[in-house]
Amino acid sequence: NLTRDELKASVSAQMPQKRWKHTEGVMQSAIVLAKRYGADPVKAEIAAILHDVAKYWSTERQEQVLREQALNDELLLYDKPLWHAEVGAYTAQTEYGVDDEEILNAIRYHTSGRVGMTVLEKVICLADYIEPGRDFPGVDHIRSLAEHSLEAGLVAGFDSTIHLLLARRQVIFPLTVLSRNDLVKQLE
Ligand code: DGI
Ligand code: FE
Ligand code: FE
Ligand code: FE
Repeated sequence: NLTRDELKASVSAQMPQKRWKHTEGVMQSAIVLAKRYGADPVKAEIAAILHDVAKYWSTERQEQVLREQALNDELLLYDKPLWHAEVGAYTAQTEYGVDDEEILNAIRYHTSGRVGMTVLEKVICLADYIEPGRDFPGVDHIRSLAEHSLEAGLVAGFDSTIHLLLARRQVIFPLTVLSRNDLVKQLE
C-alpha cells in the first residue's frame, strides 16, 4: 500500500505540472468544504488526489478502459472530457486499491454529478469548481455561495458549465442536466 506521499507522486507523474497544481488546489478546497459540511476530510483528500488521474491519458487508453471493463459505455457517445471521471474511479480501485465506494463515487461523478449526490460527491464536485487556481467568469460568485451552501454553489457551477456548453453549441451530457435540476430542487 502506498503512503499518501507516494500516492501523490504517482498521480502527479501522470499529468502536466499545471494540472497537478489544480489537483493540489482541489485537495485544499475539498478539505475545507468537507469540514464545513460534514464529510470525511480524509476521504475528501484521497478523492481529490485521484479525481483527475486519468485526465491526460490518451483517448485510446481511456476508451479501452470504458469498453473492456464494461463501464458506463454510454459515455462513449458523449464528449471525451467526460470520460476521465469514470476511468479515474476505475483506476483508483484497480491500480491504487481504493475500495471505499464513497470515494470511488466522488471520483466517478465529479464532472457530471448525479441525482442524489452524497455530501462527499458534492464536496469534490464543488472543490473542482472553486479551487484557488480556478479563474473563470463567475468563479468568485460560486466561491461566495460555497461558504453558505454546497447546493447553491453547485447549482451556480453547473449553470456556468451549461452556459458555456450552450455558447459553444456542444452536446450536454443528460446527467449534467439531471444533477443540476436535482440540486435546484434541494434548494427549494
Ligand atoms: O477535469 P476538470 O477540468 O478539472 O473539470 P471537470 O472534470 O469538471 O470537467 C471536465 C470537462 O468536461 C470540462 O471541460 C467541461 C466538460 N463537461 C462537463 N460537463 C459536460 C461537459 N462536456 C460536455 N460535452 N457535456 C457536459 O455535460
Ligand atoms: Fe475532472
Ligand atoms: Fe467539475
Ligand atoms: Fe479537476
